Amino acid sequence: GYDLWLRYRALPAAQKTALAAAATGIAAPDDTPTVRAAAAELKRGLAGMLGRAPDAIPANAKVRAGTIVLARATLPAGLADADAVRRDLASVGSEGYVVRRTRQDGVPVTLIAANSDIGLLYGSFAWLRQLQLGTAPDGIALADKPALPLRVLNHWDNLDRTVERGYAGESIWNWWELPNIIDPRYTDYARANASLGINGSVLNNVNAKAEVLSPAFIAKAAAIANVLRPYGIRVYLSVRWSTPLELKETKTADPLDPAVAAWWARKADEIYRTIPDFGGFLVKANSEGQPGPQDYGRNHADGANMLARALAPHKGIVMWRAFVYSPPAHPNQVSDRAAQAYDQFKPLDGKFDKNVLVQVKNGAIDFQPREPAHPLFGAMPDTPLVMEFQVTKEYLGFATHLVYLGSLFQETLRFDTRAGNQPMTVARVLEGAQDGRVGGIAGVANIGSSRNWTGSTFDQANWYAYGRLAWNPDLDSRAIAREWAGQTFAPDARVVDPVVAMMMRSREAVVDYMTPLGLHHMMGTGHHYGPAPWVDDLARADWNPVYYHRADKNGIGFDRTAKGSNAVAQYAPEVARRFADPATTPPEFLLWFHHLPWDYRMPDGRTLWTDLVAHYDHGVAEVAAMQAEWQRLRPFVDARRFDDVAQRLAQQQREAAWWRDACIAYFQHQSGLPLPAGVRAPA
Ligand code: GCW
Repeated sequence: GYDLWLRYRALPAAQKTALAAAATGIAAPDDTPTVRAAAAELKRGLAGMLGRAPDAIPANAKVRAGTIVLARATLPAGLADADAVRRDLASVGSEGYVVRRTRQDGVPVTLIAANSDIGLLYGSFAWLRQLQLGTAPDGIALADKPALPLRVLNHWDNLDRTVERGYAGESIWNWWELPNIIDPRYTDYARANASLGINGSVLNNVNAKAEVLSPAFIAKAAAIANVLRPYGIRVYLSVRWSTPLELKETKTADPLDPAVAAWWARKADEIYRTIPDFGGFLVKANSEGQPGPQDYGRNHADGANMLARALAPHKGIVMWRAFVYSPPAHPNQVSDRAAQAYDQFKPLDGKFDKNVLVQVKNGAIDFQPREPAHPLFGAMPDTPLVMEFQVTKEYLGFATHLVYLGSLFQETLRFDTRAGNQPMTVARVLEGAQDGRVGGIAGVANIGSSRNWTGSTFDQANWYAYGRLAWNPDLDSRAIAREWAGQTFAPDARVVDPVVAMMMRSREAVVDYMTPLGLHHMMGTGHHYGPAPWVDDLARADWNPVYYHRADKNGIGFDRTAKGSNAVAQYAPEVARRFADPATTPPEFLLWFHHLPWDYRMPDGRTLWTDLVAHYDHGVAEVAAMQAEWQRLRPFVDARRFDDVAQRLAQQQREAAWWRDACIAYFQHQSGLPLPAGVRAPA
C-alpha cells in the first residue's frame, strides 16, 4: 500500500506497445527542481508501466517520434497546432496545464505545456493518471486548472509525534531527527500531494504549542519546506495565541499591545529568513481551552489582523478558524452550539485584513457523519472563507470502518446556500462567486507513518478524493472513486465496478448505523468511536449526547426552529424556510432541525420510530453487502490488501450491529415503544 495511487504497474501488452511508441524520450528544460521533479516522475511512471524509462533528449537535439515535450511558457518551434495550444494556455492560469498529442517538426510528440513550472508537474501527473487508467496515449487531451488558489492539508500532528485524531501511526514528521535527517518519505508525501494539486501543508496541530516557534522548530520546518518546495507545496504552522507570553518574551498576549505586535513581526521576519516562501499561520483561538484575543477583551478580527500585519510584508496569510463555541455562563444554560460560530463571526464580516481567511469547519457541530452545510457559508460576503473538511475519520469509525468521504465532501460543496436569493453553492462561495473574495479549502489529514500512510487502504481514497475536489470542487465523487480504484487496484471493470459500488454506499451506511435522520454527536466521550447516546453527565451540557437528541417518551430531535434555538434563521431565507418546516426538511436533516413525536408520519407513511429503527437496520445490512462484494474481489486483489480490507469489514460489521443495537435499545428505553414488527430497510 505504500505506493498509494502512484503504483505505475506494468500495462497489458497491447497498451504497452502503444505507449512505448509514444514515450521514447523526454525533452524538458533541465533548469529548476520542479521541472526535474516532473521529468523524474515521468521516468518513474513510464519505467513502471513500460518496463523501461524514456531517455532525456538534450536541449538542442532534434525531437524524435514519441518524445514527451515539456514546454514552459514558450512553445518549441515547429509545433503543429501552436495557436490552439496558445489559446488553451491563455485559459489555464498560473497553475494549470495543457496536454495533447501533436506533431513537432513533423513527428508525433506528446506536449505537456504550462505557464509555470508547477503547471508542468501537475500536467505530468495528469498524463500519468490517464495512462494508469488505461487511456490510449493518442486519446489524451487535457486542459485544466485549479478552481481555488489555496488547497491545503492540516496536520494535527504534535511535536512529540502523536497525532490528534490520527489513526495511521505516528506523525510522518520525525521532529526528533529533523532538521539534519531527512526521511525520503517526505518526498513521497510531496509527490502524492502534488499528483492531486495540494499546495500547502500546515505541519502541526491546531492545538499548538509555543515551542513550534522556537528557533529549533523553525529550522525543522525549514528542512521540510526544502523538500516540499519543488512540488509546489508551501509550509504553514499552527500557532498558539499566547506564544510570546509563554516564551516569557512579552508581558501579555493582548493583540492591541504594541510590544505583542512587534514580537510577532520580529518572529515573522525570523521565519521568512529561513523559509522565504513560508505560507503563514493557522490559528485556533478561544476554542476548547485554547487562549485567544477574547482573553483580553478583544475580538477575533483584532487577533487575526494583528498576526496578518506581521505576515503581510512577506505575503503570508492567516487562516483563522471559526470553530468556536462560547463557554456557558452556567453549565446548564448553554446556547445551541450549532449557532455559536455564526453568532461570533457574522458581525465581523468585512472587518478582517486582506490576508486573513476565515476557516469554517464542515458542520457547525463537529465533522459528524452528516451535517447540513455551515450557515457561515454565504453569510460572510466580505470575508474569504476556507472550507475545513476532516479527512481523518474521527466520528466515522477511524481507519477501521470503510467510509468513502468523496460523497460527504461533494454533498457539502454542492449545498445551495441561496445567498442573495440565487443559486450559490458552497463551492461557488469558496471560489468568490458571491463577491469576488476567493477562499480556499483545507483537509485535516489522515496521514501517518503507517506503511500504507492512512491506516487502511480505503482511507487512501479519502486523501485522494479530498485532493481532487480541492482542485475542482465540481468533480463527481463517483468519477473520483473510479479513478482511485483504477489506479490503486487495476483499471479493470471487474475490479473498479464493485469497489466503486462499495465506496458509494459506504457513507450512507455509516450515517444509518450511527446517526440517521439528522441525529448527531452520539459518540462515546473523548474517543468518539462507539455509541453513547445515553451520556448525560459531562461538565458542559453541550458535550452530552442527550443534549443533542433530546429523546424522551414523547419524541426525539433538536428543535432549531423559532420554537427552539432558532439556529435555522442563520441560513438564507429560502433555506431557512425549507428547514423550518418538518414537511419540507429533507429526511436526512429531520432531527437536526426538529423535535418530533415518535408517531410523526414520515413521507413513506411509516412512523418516525419505525423509520428510525429501519435506518439502523439498513446501515447494518449495507455493511454486509459491502463485505459480500469484497469477497467477490478476492481473485483480483493481492492477498495482503485483500485480507486487510476483509478483516476491517468484518470488524465494521460487528460494530455496525453494536451501534444499531445500542442505539435502538436506548431509544426504545426512552420511547417505551415496542420494536416495530418486520421492519424493512428504507427504500
Ligand atoms: O473535533 C474536535 C476534536 C478535537 C479537535 C477540535 C478542533 C484539534 O475532537 O480533537 O482539536 O475538534 O477542531 O479544534
